[in-house]
Amino acid sequence: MAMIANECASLLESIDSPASLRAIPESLLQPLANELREELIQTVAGSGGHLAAGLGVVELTIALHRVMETPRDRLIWDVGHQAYPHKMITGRRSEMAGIRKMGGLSGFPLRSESQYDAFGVAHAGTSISAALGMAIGAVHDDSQRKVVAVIGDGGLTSGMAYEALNQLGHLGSDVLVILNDNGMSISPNVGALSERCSPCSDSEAVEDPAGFFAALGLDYHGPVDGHDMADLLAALNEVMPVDKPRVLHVQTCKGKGYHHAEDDPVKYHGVGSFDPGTGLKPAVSSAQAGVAKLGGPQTYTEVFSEWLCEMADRESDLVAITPAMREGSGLVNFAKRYPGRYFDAGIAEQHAVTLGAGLACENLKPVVAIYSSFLQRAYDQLIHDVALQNLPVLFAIDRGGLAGADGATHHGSFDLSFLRCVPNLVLMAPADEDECSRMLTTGLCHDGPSAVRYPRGGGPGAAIDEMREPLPIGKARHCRQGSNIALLSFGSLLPTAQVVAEEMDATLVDMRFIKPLDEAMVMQLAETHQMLVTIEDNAVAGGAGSAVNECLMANGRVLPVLNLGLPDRFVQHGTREELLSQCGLDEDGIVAAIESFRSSLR
Ligand SMILES: Cc1ncc(C[n+]2csc(CCOP(=O)(O)OP(=O)(O)O)c2C)c(N)n1
Repeated sequence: MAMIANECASLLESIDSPASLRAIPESLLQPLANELREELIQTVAGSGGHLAAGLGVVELTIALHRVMETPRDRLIWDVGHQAYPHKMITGRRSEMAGIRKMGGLSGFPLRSESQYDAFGVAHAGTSISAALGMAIGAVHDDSQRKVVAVIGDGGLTSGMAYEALNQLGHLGSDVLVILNDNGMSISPNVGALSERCSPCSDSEAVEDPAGFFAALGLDYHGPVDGHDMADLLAALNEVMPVDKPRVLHVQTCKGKGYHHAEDDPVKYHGVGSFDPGTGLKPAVSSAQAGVAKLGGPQTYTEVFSEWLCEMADRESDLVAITPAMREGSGLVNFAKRYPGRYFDAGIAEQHAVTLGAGLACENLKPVVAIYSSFLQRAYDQLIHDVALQNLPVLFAIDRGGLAGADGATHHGSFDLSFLRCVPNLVLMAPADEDECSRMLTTGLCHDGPSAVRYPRGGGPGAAIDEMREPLPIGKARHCRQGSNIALLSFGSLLPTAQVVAEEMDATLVDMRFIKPLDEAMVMQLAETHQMLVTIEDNAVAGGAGSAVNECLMANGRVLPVLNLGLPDRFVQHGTREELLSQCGLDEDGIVAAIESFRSSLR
C-alpha cells in the first residue's frame, strides 16, 4: 500500500487482489479505473483479444469487487469476454500479454485458472442458471455468501437466461442479476425487450422494465450510470444486502474511454494487435470484423458470404438466419442487400434453428449460418424440428474443427460426430473454396436437411467456378493413386494429406461427404490397399473415421485402419496451426502416426 502515498506511482501496481482494492480510500477508485482502462487498451493492442466489452465494465468490475467479498462471494460473468479488467485485478495482470496465446491465460473466465473465476463461461446465457445453483448451494451450507450474475443485454436474448429467471423468481433465491445494458450484442442488439425496455434504445415507446422483471419475481433497481463510480457503489451497497431475487440495471457504453472503440464497438468487439495511437487499420471495416482477414486468400466465411449473395440474386425464396453472429458468419453484405430476407434471431440458437424449420414449411429456403460450437445448443431442434420432418434447411456451419485463440469453448470439435448419426441429414466438409461453394449449392438444391461444415480461416486458394454447380451427393473425389496405403481425407486437412500422400506414395481421396458416405469408394480402397488412414479435424470418437470403420465392419472387411483426428480431451487455445500440430494433425504428425501404426502391425 505504501506506493499509493506516492503520487507518481501506479495505483494499479498496488492492486494485487480484490482485498487490496477494498483497502484503498473510495476516492481512489475512479483514478484506479482510469489506469486500468488505459492499461487494458495498451495490453489488448499488443495481444489482441476482446476489447470493447471490457472497456465498458471497468468501473463496474472495480465496484463489484469493492462491495463483494470475492472470492468467497461468487461473481459470474456471462460470456466472459468482458472479464479482462476482472482478470487484471485478480492477480493476473502480469500475464495479460499472453492472453489467448498457447500456454497463456484463457480469453474467458476459467475455474482452473483462478479462484476468482467462479464459473467457466464463453457461451452466452449461462450466468443466471449457474448463479442460482450456487445460491442454492450457499443455503445448503449456510455460508451466507452472495451470488452475482453479470449479464449483457445481448446475453439476455438467450432463452436459457429466461428459463433461469423464471426459476429464480419462483424459488426466491438470493441472487443479484446485474443487467449490463449497452445496447449492443456484437452488432446492435435485437429483439422486442431490447427495443422496449432499454434506456439506450432509440425507440420512443420505452416501457417500464420493472414490470417485466416483476412479472418474473425479481425486484428491479436502476437504471444507474455504469461509469459513475459513486452512483454505482451506492446502488450496489443498497441492493447487495437484500436476500431476494433482484436485478440492477446498469447502463454502460461499449468501448468506453477509447474513442475508436466508442465510435465503432462492432469493430472493436474482438481485435488483432493494433497501434493504440491510431487504432485498427481503416482497411478493416466493421463489416469485416470477426472475419479475421488481412490480405491473403479468401476465408471460408467470405466464400460463404459471396455464395449467399449470389444465390439470393438467383433464388428469391432464399432467406438467411443468424443467431447474433452477423459479422463472424459473413452476413453483413446479405443483410444490407436483402434486409427483408435477413433474420438476426439474437443469441438464441435453438430458436434460430426452429425458425428455419418453420420457414421451410412455407416453402422458403432457409440458410442457418451458425458456428459449430454454438450449434451444440440447438441439437434437439436440429433433430426434432428439422431432420425428423425432413425439412430443407441448409446449415452453413463455420468454425468447424479447431477455432484457435478462443480455445476449448469455441472449437468445433464434435459436429461431425453429433451430426452424422442424424437420419435424413446430408453432411459435407469441403477441402477447398470451390468445393465449399458447390457443397452449399448442393445443400440448397437438396429436398431435405443438409449441412456444410468449414473451418475458421482460409483454404488453399482454389478458384471458385462461377456456375457453383451442385455435386453428386455421396460421391468422393479420387485425388491421387499410390500403393499400399490409402488416405481418406474429410474436409479442410486435404492439403496437408496431399503432402503426406506424396511423401509416402499413398493413394489420396477427398471424401467430401460424411453422410451419405461413399461406401463403394471405401470398399474399393479396402480391396486395393493394405491399410486405410482416415483424417479429419473432428473428434476421433464417433467422427468421420468411425463411419468408415462401420462401413468396413458391416461389409465384413477386416484390414488395418488408422483413424486420425482430435483427441479425447478438450484442446486449449493457441493458433490453429499450433493446435493442429499439438494434435498430430500437421504433416510431420500424420507421417509419424502412420509410421508408428505400420510398425506396430509388423
Ligand atoms: C451461445 C453463444 N452464441 C454466440 C456467442 C457469440 N458472442 C460472444 S459475445 C456476444 C455478444 C454479447 O453481447 P452482450 O451480452 O450484450 O455483451 P457486450 O459485448 O455488449 O458487453 C456474442 C453474440 C456466444 N458467446 N455464445
